[in-house]
Amino acid sequence: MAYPFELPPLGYDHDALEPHIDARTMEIHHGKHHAGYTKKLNAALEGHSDLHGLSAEQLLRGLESLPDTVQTGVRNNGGGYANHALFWDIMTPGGADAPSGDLASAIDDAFGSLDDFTSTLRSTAGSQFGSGWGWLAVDAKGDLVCISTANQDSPLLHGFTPILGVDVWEHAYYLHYQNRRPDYLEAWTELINWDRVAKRFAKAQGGWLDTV
Ligand code: MN3
Repeated sequence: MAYPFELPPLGYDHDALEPHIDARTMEIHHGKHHAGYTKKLNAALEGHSDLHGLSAEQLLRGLESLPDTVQTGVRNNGGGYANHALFWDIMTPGGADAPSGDLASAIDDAFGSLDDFTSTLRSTAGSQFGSGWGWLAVDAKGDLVCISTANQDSPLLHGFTPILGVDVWEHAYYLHYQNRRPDYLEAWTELINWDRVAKRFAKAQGGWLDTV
């Protein structure tokens, strides 16, 4: 993908993730919030034809080399565009399989077990102050790390390659869970599509995901 960026399809119906995520939340989140980031990313890049061949990943990894006038727009809206594209892709209707193969081994090496990873993700994402994201990402050495970022900041800005992300902005859960972010996170981890995360992990070993 490159300019003009388009809203990626969900790949499933709005109600497919119920009861964990309600249909109305999905309609607004995908159709309004993600669509808004996509539109604003294009607006930020309009008039910068030298940047129109770059993917969102390339823009975010190279943010500091972009013109000053587009950096904030790319950071916020390019981040919002890429983060949500990953978010829809790594959820699946009907619950998740456990990871297998190299990803399962890497999770055991980094966190001790899948359960330990899940509780680390819940606490990391749960304690992000205000709006942001919790991530499973690959660092420069190829190791897995669990981190959080504020606002729409992508791990790509900091040299990490995200392979799983959970949105903890209130717009992701407030209609159904109100202030109960821990309840949302507990339900959310049951939606993880581990096959997709494993594919992203394999790609990230090359240091370059380039899917958005
Ligand atoms: Mn969101």
